[in-house]
Amino acid sequence: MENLLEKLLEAIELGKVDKKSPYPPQLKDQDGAYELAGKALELGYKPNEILEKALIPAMANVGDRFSRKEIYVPQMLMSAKAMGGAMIHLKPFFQSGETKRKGTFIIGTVNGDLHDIGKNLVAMMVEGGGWEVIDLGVDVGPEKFIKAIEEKPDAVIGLSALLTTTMENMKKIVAEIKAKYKGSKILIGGAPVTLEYCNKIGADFYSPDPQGAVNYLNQLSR
Ligand code: B1M
Repeated sequence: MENLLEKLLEAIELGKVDKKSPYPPQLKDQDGAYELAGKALELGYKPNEILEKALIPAMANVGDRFSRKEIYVPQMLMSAKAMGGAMIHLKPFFQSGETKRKGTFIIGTVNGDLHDIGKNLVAMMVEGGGWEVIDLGVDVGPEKFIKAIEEKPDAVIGLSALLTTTMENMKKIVAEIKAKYKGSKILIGGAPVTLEYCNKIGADFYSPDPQGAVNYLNQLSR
């Protein structure tokens, strides 16, 4: 049975989106991430287990292979697409939270950065945790965050960054939000982000993963 998760991991790593996808040629006519994730759920795997044992390690392998120059951007993109195929099945589980909302969470990937898989996961899990989520998307600068806060002044704000270069943009966004909304709470995360960096730029909380973000928000809403 673990074999199924291994197959799913491989499908994502190789960028096999679904059965009809012609890419990669060696997996022609075989199940892709979409079918394999559906089967894993049917067999009783928990959505979190699928995420942690197949989807996330697959993307980590993709990153390592990219660093070693074994693959290039188009292959990374196919893997991201395959991950999206698997997420079609998992999304409803992460989003089925309570209907009464605990508060509003505004999230975006910071300007210059187009990575959205991790941000989307955080958004889904926070929504599943009972919060209203306003997802501003990717490449979001301070103005767009502030405009969204104007409409929801009590919202908690989440910033995601995946690049060491764009991570620096978090500093400006935090400063501009704090200058206008002193009491605002800002949570930051993303692969290169650390607690030390969070403290340095004056953000309120750092979480390495979506569950930490949910726990932080829930503790604020108490
Ligand atoms: Co890019 N990329 N990428 N990429 N990419 C990385 C990030 C990289 C580490 C790969 C590598 O070199 N090993 C590297 C960054 C190096 C660095 O700065 N340190 C890199 C690079 C260099 C680039 C380009 C510059 C490549 C190029 O063009 N030459 C380019 C930049 C484009 C841009 O943004 N301006 C680029 C492009 C892309 C694609 C478009 C092809 C694609 C993104 C597709 C998409 O997102 N829709 C892509 C991908 C897929 C990756 C890797 C392989 C996977 C990222 C991912 O989705 N991971 C990545 C390598 C890696 O991460 N190992 C890489 C899975 C995801 C679940 O994890 O996003 O970390 P992650 O989110 C986690 C946590 O970080 C946390 O929770 C999530 C779940 O655990 N988290 C938060 C995230 N946000 C949070 C917010 C929170 C709390 C927790 O609170 C608010």
